[in-house]
Amino acid sequence: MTGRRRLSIPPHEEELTGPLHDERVAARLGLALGIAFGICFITGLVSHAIQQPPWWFTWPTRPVNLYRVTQGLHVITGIASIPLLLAKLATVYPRLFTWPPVRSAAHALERASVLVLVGAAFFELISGLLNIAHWYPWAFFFPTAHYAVAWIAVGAILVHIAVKLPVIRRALGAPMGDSEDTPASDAGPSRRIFLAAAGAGVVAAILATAGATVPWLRRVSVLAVRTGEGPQGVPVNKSAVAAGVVDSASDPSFRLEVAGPDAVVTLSLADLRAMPQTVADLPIACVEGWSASATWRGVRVRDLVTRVGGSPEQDVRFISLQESGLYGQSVLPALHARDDLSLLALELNGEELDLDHGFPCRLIAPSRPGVLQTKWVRRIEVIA
Ligand SMILES: Nc1nc2c(c(=O)[nH]1)N[C@H]1C(S)=C(S)[C@@H](COP(=O)(O)O)O[C@H]1N2
Ligand SMILES: [Mo]
Repeated sequence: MTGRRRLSIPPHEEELTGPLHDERVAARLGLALGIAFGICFITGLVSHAIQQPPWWFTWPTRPVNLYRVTQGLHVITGIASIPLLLAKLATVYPRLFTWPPVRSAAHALERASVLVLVGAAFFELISGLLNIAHWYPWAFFFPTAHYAVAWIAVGAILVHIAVKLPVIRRALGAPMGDSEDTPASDAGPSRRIFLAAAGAGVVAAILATAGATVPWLRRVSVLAVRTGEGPQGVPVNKSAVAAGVVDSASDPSFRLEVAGPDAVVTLSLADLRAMPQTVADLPIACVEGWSASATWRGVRVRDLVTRVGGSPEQDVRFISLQESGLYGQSVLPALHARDDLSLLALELNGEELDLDHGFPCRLIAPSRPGVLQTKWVRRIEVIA
């Protein structure tokens, strides 16, 4: 046949030849996708465990950029998976419509797993992207759904790999050259060109977004969200206006409550400023993947805990002036609470905290998700 190949609809398996539908291409794309998804899954589990820690889980305080790196990888590998998934589907999608639909039990299992896999993978990538864009066109709580479907996707990937193992081994073992089995008359891109194009798509997707976390990429990252300068050189996710705290946070009669086993003390901003101050260089690392280094100054959490009779073995809860929404509270595990670098910050980059960064005081601790760095703190409780 010369020129474009025409497929019958639905196509017969034998018609699916040529570089686009070559198993060598599909297997290499699958390998790249498997690695990207694997990193994305593990870093996602880590982020989930930090936010909803099971009893056996502890997350270290050093290096201070650890969460910044794991969550940056989570978002970058997720975004890199989008062009990879589309390229992989381009190589295999006609097979999803071949006739007869089911030929054996193994074939049925394979097809079902592929259906689940494609659905779950798209759900994860699209819901993740929309979350970064702060667009929630759904009724479910994003983290719960994104987390649950991740397990479905990984389960389906493992079934898929198990079923396809013989093909995968054969395909990855075969050289990629355009050999005699791809006639010159065959229209469409060659295997190498197709793979190179998919690779270019991945590089473009990474460059377009990674600047949110890698400072020197910032200028080329046209798709990166919230990389622009916020007040004091740090982006803002939730402003004081959006949180409804403008009046309470700027009220001169503001008092911080600190509650512990021995006492409940009430501290004015002047009282906090009169306590020993510590400077710490720590990043804000948002779950959405953006991050920024900053210099903070304020009172050690440890000193506040001691002041009310708390011990270094106790977790500490931070409660915001913000009454609406889900992020008005966080719990700082004891390991972090007793750390030298965990501060109730009063200053950011050499100035009094901007209202949008949590004035009069906010939590900042090493190696933590941004979502747990509570702003506009009004009460601190040493947890029994
Ligand atoms: N009270 C309160 N604190 C909050 C939030 C919030 O919505 N309310 N957002 C959190 C999130 S998601 C991030 S990433 C950081 C961002 O801090 P920044 O706005 O100072 O950069 O603040 C955290 N602290
Ligand atoms: Mo965040």
